[in-house]
Amino acid sequence: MMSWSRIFALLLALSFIFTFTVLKSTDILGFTFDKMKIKGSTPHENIQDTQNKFWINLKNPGNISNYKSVNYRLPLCNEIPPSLHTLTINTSIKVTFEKIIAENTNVQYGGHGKPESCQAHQKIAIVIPYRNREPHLKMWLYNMHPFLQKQQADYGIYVVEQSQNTTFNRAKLMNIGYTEALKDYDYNCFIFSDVDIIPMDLRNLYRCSKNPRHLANAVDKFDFRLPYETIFGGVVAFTKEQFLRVNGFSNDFWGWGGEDDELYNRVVAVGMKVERPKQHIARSKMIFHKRDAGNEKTGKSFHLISKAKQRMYQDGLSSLTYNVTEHIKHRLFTKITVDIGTL
Ligand code: UDH
Ligand code: MN
Repeated sequence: MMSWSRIFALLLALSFIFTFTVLKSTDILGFTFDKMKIKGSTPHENIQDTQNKFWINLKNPGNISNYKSVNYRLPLCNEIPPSLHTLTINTSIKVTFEKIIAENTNVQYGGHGKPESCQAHQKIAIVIPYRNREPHLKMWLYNMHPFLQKQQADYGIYVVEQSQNTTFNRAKLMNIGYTEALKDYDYNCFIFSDVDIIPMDLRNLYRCSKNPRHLANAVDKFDFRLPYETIFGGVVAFTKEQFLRVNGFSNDFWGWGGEDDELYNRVVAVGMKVERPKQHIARSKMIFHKRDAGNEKTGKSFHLISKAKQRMYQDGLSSLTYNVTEHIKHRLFTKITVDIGTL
């Protein structure tokens, strides 16, 4: 026969188990802590799956460093966005800023776009070197805002304009774009793009990867092929860490050419390699143009290309100087006008 004390102990144990079960199911004690955090945000998704994605983001961001503004309410976007396909790019239509704004109502001042239904993996600054190419800029924005939004990118557009009519310096403008963009937002991926190159396929993801990427490897101007194996011009993507590792571009390339080849040599010198998307999806259009006045091939810096390894830590982000003369937050982009000195 059971003693009264044993019966009492059994009842006590049963009541503990009962209370524990009830509290657990109602979240009161926070046993479902993880579930609570994301509760309500993902009604259509399997909780377990969402939870994994959520923690991958916080614990293992990979190359992506600073997540200051994680939005706890949104699940991470899929690595590959849905419905990516080839595009028909028509560069002969007339485009106005009003038209682009009307067609991209989600874009915020400064040219910032972000997916609404999910949290992007990367924060991407697109840097465009610029002077006197307004029709190309409009055409680029007209095509690229929808492109980046369909790719579910969290992005900002930085147009860096050389103020004087002196010899153009594409690479230095890129370094300035990188530096200025970081004052706005904790970007962790930088895409340096010419103003006249427009991708023709949404599968060409404008993203950063384990190595620097060359995204314009099949341009119509070059018959959709690489004119030479180590070409690194047009559009390239670097994580913040990768760009810092090579100390950015050289600031010493004035006039057309060479700065992209020098950057390629920096990448190789620090032991990284260049990745490229497959050519059939990397097809891009370059809007037809002649060589601009003020961007002639001077050839004066070409001897520096092969010296990248020796020079890279003296010449680049670490030695960058410039004066901002104007900083505009346009509805479709941020424009930073700079005095960069002369050759
Ligand atoms: N850029 C400007 N303004 C200039 C010069 C250059 O905005 O005055 C920028 C622009 O983003 C441009 C980029 O720098 O896309 C690169 O310059 P580019 O387009 O002239 O370079 P690309 O390699 O040069 O396209 C090809 C010149 C074609 C001349 C053909 C002569 N045979
Ligand atoms: Mn061009």
